[in-house]
Amino acid sequence: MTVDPAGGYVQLLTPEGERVEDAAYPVSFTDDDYRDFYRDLVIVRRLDAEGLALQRQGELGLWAGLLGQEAAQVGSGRALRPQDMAFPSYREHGVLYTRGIDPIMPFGLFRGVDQGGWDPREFNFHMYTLVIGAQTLHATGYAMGITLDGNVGTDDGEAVIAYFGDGATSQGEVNEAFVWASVNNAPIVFFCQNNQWAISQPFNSQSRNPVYRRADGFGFPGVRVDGNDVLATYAVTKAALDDARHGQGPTLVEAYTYRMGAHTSSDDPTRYRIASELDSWRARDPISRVKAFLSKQGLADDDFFAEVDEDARKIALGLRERVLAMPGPEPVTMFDNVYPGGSPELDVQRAEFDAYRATFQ
Ligand SMILES: Cc1ncc(C[n+]2csc(CCOP(=O)(O)OP(=O)(O)O)c2C)c(N)n1
Ligand SMILES: [Mg+2]
Repeated sequence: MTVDPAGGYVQLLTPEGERVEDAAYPVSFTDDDYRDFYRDLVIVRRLDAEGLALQRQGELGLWAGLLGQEAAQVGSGRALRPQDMAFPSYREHGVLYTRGIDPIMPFGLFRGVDQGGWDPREFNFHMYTLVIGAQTLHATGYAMGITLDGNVGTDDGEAVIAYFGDGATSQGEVNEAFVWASVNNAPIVFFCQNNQWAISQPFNSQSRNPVYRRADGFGFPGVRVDGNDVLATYAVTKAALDDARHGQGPTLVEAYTYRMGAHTSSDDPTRYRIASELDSWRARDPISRVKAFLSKQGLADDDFFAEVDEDARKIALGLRERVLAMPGPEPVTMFDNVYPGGSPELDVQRAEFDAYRATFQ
């Protein structure tokens, strides 16, 4: 794999922080927009670092990090309108943040004190899905429901975005989702963060074609965007969502990016990838190019950057305190919520478990 994909991609901000135009994606941003993008990127990176630190200190069972993917997530997340529905996989903490959701929400899952459930309706943000690719079918069904409800075809139409990885494109469910979305013209954006690896499997072991070109075989458009460019990711995702809400059907967006950290806290990437690969992607860092742009344009000074860092630090420390204070559940509550109305088998198991625990008193 290379840092510059053959065939190119949509880019609006170069790694050196130069703003470039793309006639297919005419967007304009205010000075505040640029600064807000920067702020989100820094805060999301800081929260993610806190997640990994908490895991290393034994406070979380697992952490799935997003280092390097901040722009793909902040750009696409900010392109969502309030009425749109997002279906994440398991590392979309940045998208979650841009939806205005308290970043503590997924920590119960990673700390193992709840089952990772929340009300998707409350935030228009579905639950994290660890079964690779499964959420793409859920999202497609949801998008078909939007059409049946008559909520597409206007400026205020609803759209769906489904997040998944490069490895997930090999999964049957993802391909089935493409078929269903295509033939039903479902209002959905398939957003693939191609971070080049599926744990230790490089992308070239998944497909001979680039991700975005696979859309062609299913009969809908595919577009590749520089996933380390928050402006381009925003513009491309917004256009795809608007097409969906106007009744133009699905789009596959390939956000070409790189997972600079490990797959999860349980993984050691030094076992399968070479250090120089990481170095070449570090030069494409999604945050430093926005910082370079802000500096060169005179849109921000050292005080601004220091203030953003300080805000991020405070938010992360607040998160840490609240994670440490999360109450541990009564062990027997693991039997709750398995079935809506309970089940006789489960009642027997619960009684056995209660009796077993009672032997310790
Ligand atoms: C159905 C299924 N098969 C296998 C796994 C184990 N698994 C967890 S993450 C992963 C790799 C996913 O790679 P990718 O889709 O590229 O997503 P990334 O983590 O790189 O964002 C695998 C195989 C799983 N969770 N679910
Ligand atoms: Mg991947």
